Amino acid sequence: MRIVFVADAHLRGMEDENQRRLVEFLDWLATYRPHKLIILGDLFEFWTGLNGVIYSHYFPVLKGFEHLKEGGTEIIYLEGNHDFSLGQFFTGFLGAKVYRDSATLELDGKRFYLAHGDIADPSPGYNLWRWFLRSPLFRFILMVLHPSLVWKIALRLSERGRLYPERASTIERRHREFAKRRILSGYDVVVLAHSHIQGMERLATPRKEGLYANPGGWREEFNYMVYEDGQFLLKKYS
Ligand SMILES: [Mn+2]
Repeated sequence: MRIVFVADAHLRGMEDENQRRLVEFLDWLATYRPHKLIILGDLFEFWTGLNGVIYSHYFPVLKGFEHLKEGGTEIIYLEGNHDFSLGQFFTGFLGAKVYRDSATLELDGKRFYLAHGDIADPSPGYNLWRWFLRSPLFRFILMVLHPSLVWKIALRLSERGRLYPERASTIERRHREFAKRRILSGYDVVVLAHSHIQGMERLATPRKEGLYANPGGWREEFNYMVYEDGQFLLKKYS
């Protein structure tokens, strides 16, 4: 069983090296032929399925997914805080499994917990914002605004929410605490993204040991991760 994990590419279009490299990567994956491609959220800088708009600057990426699917790779999408309400398109056209919050997978007799990571330690304010982005009110707002205006606003908001290094290490610390609790509750492996920090660590809890892994950010370093023969490999695409 060969699984590829990728997250936090924050794609904005083909003018960015970031997206050109990802499209190349997807082409290469079609020859590498993983059983599953697991996207751990924030692949796109902004995508909501609520208004049915598919931005044309993402077409090359979608072509790549389609190609992979035709080659027999199953696509699993854990929604992030920049890409959500994706089911209609990703399930409808790519047959992908889409999870809004988290997923539990049984692989090689081990229990995996997968999530983007923004829900690992949310504040009440963050929960409200997260709810709003999936609400009928937000859908209404999307319906009355031109998609190009929605795009501009989304980019403005994500500039404000940029991930600074100190914030990233706080997130990473919370991820490991969160992973310990999941391991204590019975999981063997916890995979989260969101901090853009690639890493892997064995975590011991009073009852059992488990593994925490993070594929890291594609945006900064073209990071990804492979799970094969019971092992995680931290990788950089070059
Ligand atoms: Mn994120």
